[in-house]
Amino acid sequence: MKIAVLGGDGFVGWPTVLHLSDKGHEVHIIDNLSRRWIDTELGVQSLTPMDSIQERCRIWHDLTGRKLAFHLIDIAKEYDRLRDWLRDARPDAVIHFAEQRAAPYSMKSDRHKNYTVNNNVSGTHNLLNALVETGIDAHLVHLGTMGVYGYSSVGAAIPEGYLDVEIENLEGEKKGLEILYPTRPGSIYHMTKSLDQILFQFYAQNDGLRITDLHQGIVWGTHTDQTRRHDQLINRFDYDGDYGTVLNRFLIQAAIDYPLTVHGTGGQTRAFIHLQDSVRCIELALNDAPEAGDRVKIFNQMTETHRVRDLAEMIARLTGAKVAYLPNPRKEAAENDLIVKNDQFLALGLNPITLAEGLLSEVVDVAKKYAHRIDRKRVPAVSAWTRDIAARVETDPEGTRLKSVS
Ligand code: NAD
Ligand code: USQ
Repeated sequence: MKIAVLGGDGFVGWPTVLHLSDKGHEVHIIDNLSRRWIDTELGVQSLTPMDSIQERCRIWHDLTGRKLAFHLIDIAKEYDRLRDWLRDARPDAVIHFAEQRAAPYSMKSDRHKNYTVNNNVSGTHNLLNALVETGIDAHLVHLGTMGVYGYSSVGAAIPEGYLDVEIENLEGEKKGLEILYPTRPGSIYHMTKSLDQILFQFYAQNDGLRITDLHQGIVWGTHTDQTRRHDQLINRFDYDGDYGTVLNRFLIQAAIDYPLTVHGTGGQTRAFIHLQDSVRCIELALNDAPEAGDRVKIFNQMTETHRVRDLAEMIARLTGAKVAYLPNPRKEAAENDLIVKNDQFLALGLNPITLAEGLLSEVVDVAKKYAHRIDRKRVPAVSAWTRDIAARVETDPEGTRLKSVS
């Protein structure tokens, strides 16, 4: 297949590009490199030393003989260039990772809220619009999030995207209806993914676009089979308070002897998936495309759920790290249960990698190797969800923990 990977320079995008290229697909990366600029804005860098995208592509070619093409396009701002590229290249599939994906970054200020909404919603809409305009019938696979469902504890399993409900008509008869599972996003970022869902529903119904939306949990790990092959193919690894995600953060914190930063009681339960499984799932979804006229196909792309404090305590036992229970900078349920259906990927043959499989120590080893690149002051998460919360939390002078000042 000829595949366009939008956001192919990112944490999940790059290993996906390599995985698909390794399988013999012709892969084109489209990225505006905004994520690298955001590192500069925040004054942080990936834990791992990343080469330029052009250099990464050159190394892969030298190693495997397979070509990767890179196209510098901002999909949110350069509609005409995106449309013309699609018209000329005519890919069979488009994988859409190209969004601002950090909840804390999206909540930092009014400017960050605007940027996240404008970038994510315009980018997704531009892509859908261009697919219709060019008429190329490519299968669109979008990376969405488990967070669109919210974290209310109703004690029922979260279905894969749709919910069967009954409503009473005017004659008092009960009628069945299938609806998108009601969204309850917990950040501006998660809200943009909820808006994406409506855009997909409209374009599938109105224009017959073939769309798969992957509601993915928190991705952990750093290497895949392909990134392990050469030092310069190494993946991005975010550890900072805005972009680092919880399990990867705990692992690097353990590696540098930094107390594990649990927000609140740590009673938040979240869904997780290893990076290697994430790229496998994307390949499985690519090969299971809906037909024109079908509803949007939604998969829950996760393999296990864990409570944040259980993860911290497990890593503390494994590594001897201390655990710090901190005031939560986010507005979120202190405790929640989470039961998630993921039957579709299991039926397609996914054999999940679990936390128990020794890959936790691989991340700790990578973190130890590059520990000299970590700025400890960038570890705390300081982006507060509301003004009230911002007034109650601040970082201490060493930047090693949040404390309550009220
Ligand atoms: P990332 O920030 O590392 O990568 C996103 C890439 O998209 C970056 O290379 C960035 O430069 C590019 N990009 C952003 N806006 C763009 C635009 N307007 N035009 C062109 N390129 C643009 O993020 P990631 O962790 O690789 O996540 C990829 C996707 O997967 C995101 O959509 C995210 O919401 C979703 N996701 C990620 C996780 C996770 O734990 N990392 C979990 C669930 C879902
Ligand atoms: N948390 C801590 N300590 C930390 C960091 C986070 O306790 O140091 C807590 C948070 O308060 C939250 C939970 O851990 O309750 C998860 O936070 P996270 O930053 O790991 O994940 P989240 O903000 O939800 O976002 C990440 C990705 C996003 C993706 C989402 C999948 O950045 O792109 O969509 O995971 S999901 O969570 O399933 O919606």
